[in-house]
Amino acid sequence: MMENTHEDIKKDISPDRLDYYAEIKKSGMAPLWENLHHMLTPEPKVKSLPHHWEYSSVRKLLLNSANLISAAEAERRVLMLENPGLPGNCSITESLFAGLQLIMPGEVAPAHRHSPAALRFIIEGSGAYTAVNGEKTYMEPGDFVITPSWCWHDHGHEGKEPVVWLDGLDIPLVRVIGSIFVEHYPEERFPEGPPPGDSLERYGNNMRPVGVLPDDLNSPIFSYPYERSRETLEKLRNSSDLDPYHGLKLEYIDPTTGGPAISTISTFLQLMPKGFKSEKYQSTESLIYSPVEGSGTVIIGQGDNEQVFNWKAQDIFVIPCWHPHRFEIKEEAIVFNFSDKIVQTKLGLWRERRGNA
Ligand code: GTQ
Repeated sequence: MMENTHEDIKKDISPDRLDYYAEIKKSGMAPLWENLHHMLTPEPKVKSLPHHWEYSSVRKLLLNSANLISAAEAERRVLMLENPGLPGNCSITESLFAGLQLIMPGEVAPAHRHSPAALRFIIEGSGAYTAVNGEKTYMEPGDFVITPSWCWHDHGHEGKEPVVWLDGLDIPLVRVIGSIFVEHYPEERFPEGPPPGDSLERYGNNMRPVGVLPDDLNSPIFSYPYERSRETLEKLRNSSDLDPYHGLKLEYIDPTTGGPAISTISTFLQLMPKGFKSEKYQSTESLIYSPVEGSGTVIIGQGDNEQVFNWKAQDIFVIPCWHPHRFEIKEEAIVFNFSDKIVQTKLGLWRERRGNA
């Protein structure tokens, strides 16, 4: 898409007007009437583009990084998934960051905390943990782990194979509103707190101690193990109709409020059976997908702009804001995805279009 800023003002503008624009520019002003129509478009236009990262090719590149830098030196050894429409922006969409993080056996990624929130979706390997405020969570492929805003966290690895996970953070969103903070813990690791699994044991059975009200906008559960989420999908598929647009799509929630697991990022696990063809759908949220099982095709955009990605488990792809898309499923698929839907919803800005409605 053409970048159009008021620096571009030129064509068919009388010399008088151009002189005037130059004069007002010195006073920090610009004419709205030259910009109005690209600022306020009938429908959303974003710079990010649909894109697909094949895990088999990015995996090799990611593993090579371990020969060049340690997790400790890097602080976080992450290859950012940068949207080709937003070069140099450290973002996968206008509002979200995504990256692939690698940790090798015996390594520690030192403790820090930041105002942006993070999610981890485990792609490969086992034996690594994330400790959030000192509570360790050992991670397995398909597990969804949260690191809410301003919680101390360090990562470590007690297993034998490389471990890779997808990081999703709301850095671009927090950056645009100016509220970025980070703090480094003076030690490598934050002191050990509750035993592994404590938060899930306390809050994972839909009970809350009487008199304890939610004191946080985030889930008190740090880890949503794949085994449990998958079991829920399996149960529901036998008793629910498939949504023609989403198949069977579940949202990860904070059990104490029913709200999203992370206050600023919506997170989902979705099942689409073999042969399922979804109907055309678009929404204002930008979506990042990480298939866990199965394979299929996503067709994004329409007409001359149509793009077709054939994806399989462990790949990543992004569907930017307001891009119509549909799925064709080859082998029964379970896909994780996350978006900025909750932020848009809270601000009264989220919209969707089902089919051509
Ligand atoms: O693991 O804390 O991908 O701070 C980017 C920034 C991961 C993390 C990222 C981070 C982290």
